[in-house]
Amino acid sequence: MVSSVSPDLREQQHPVIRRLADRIESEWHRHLDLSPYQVPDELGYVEGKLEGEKLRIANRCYQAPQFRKLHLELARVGNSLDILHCVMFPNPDYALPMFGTDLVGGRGQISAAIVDLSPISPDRQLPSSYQSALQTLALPNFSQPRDLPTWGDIFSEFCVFIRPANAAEETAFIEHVGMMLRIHCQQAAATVATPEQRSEILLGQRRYCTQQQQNDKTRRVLEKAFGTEWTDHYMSTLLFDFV
Ligand code: BLA
Repeated sequence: MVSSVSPDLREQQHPVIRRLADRIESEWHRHLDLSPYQVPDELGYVEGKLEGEKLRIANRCYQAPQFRKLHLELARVGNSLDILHCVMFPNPDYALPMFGTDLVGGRGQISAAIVDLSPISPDRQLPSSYQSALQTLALPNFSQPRDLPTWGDIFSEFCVFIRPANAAEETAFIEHVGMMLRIHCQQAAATVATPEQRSEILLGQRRYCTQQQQNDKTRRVLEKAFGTEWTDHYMSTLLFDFV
């Protein structure tokens, strides 16, 4: 396993993943007051190969007043599997939902495209301002919806989980993510801190992360290249950490 300067993984990835990565970063830059977030040295760029193909991971993180961590990860397994993973972790002084998106594809086809704004409040409802804003979004007619796994009970009714059937659906998905992200950034900017809710917010974030850590498909890819111990460390410190 090595950890070094990141070569430009993004250039080599599936064009849909590249486009979504660029879109996410441009929405962040446009709407949020970003500052650097120090990714632990050994986790910025990592390569692993235990059995089979080489896995490369490049992480980019920022923070903003309303977000303790904005995480964008790009990963590539050999030449066959490309992954985009993004989670926005709210600062626990702000009662904000968790934004997450994951794109998994290879050999020209994206097999999984998911995006959600997931509630973390005790009543498991999104704030009403979010609900009204999200209801104004027209949901494109995706022809191949996918079923959520059981740990996916953290997701909201606005979750989109599909296999995009063609280029038009790929573009529609990217647009939809962009619009959800814009709503989230605008809502977050208008939210005032409620430090008295901090412990309740932390409980909700903890539940979200604990459920996500149960995604065996993510775990299996990482374990094959890096082993169990490294995977546990990575999933609990960078992918889905909580305090
Ligand atoms: C599915 N995630 C997957 C799949 C793989 C990964 C290989 C299966 C693809 C398929 O079924 O077509 C792998 N995802 C990864 C890896 C990383 C990653 C290795 O992010 C990171 C290094 N996953 C998330 C986030 C969400 C998410 C933020 O990281 C949602 C907001 C969801 N991924 C998610 C879901 C599935 C998935 C729901 C389908 C799981 C299933 O069908 O069991």
